[in-house]
Amino acid sequence: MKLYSFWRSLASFRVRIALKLKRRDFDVVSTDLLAGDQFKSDFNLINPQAMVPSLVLDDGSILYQSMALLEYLDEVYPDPPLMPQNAMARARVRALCMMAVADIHPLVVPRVRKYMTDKVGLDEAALNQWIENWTNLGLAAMEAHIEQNNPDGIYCEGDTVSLADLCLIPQVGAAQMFGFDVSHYPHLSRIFETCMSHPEFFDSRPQVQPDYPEELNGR
Ligand SMILES: N[C@@H](CCC(=O)N[C@@H](CS)C(=O)NCC(=O)O)C(=O)O
Repeated sequence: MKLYSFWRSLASFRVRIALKLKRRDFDVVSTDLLAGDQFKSDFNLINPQAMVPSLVLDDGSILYQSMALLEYLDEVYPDPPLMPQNAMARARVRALCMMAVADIHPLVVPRVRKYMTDKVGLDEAALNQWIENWTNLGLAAMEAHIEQNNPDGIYCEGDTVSLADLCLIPQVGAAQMFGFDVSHYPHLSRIFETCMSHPEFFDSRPQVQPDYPEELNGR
């Protein structure tokens, strides 16, 4: 399999974790979103939305949209399962996934940031406030969800890793990279530490990707 990915891409981070948890071999094809690789004409076949991730299967089929990839991998490679058995628990997992994937992440992606600076006229400080606002609003809701539904669990839902953790961890990692204080989210901070103690999560983080910029090493 080939994963079109970018070191900083949170959606790619989710899929890297899933591929590792499912023990799949995959090659990373780096797509430099800052250099505009996603807008090259031949990339249209890989992802018509000009985004990463895309997953190219061994038979050449191409899949995109990170949630579709996560669910595909979980269905085709059921061990270890990343969705609970119980319908209520599955609904809770999906709610957490959507908070990250649909309600935080799309507001902070490069195309939106570019629009906010180039078309709306935000300066760097205002852009950071924009990112911090939507990130905090979403993380606070995820923290509240866990406090209400699963305050004593090890992971987002109970004591087993689920797709909710795969969606949460990149978002918390990004908040830290942006320099936001996540310590006021005790559940999220604890789940982040726990997940990062697993190699499948730790080795999927942006800082160890082959295309991570050398000049950022040590930061
Ligand atoms: N909903 C999509 C979002 C994908 C997405 O926005 N990816 C970002 C990187 S994390 C991207 O490729 N952005 C390109 C751009 O904004 O120009 C998914 O989950 O796969």
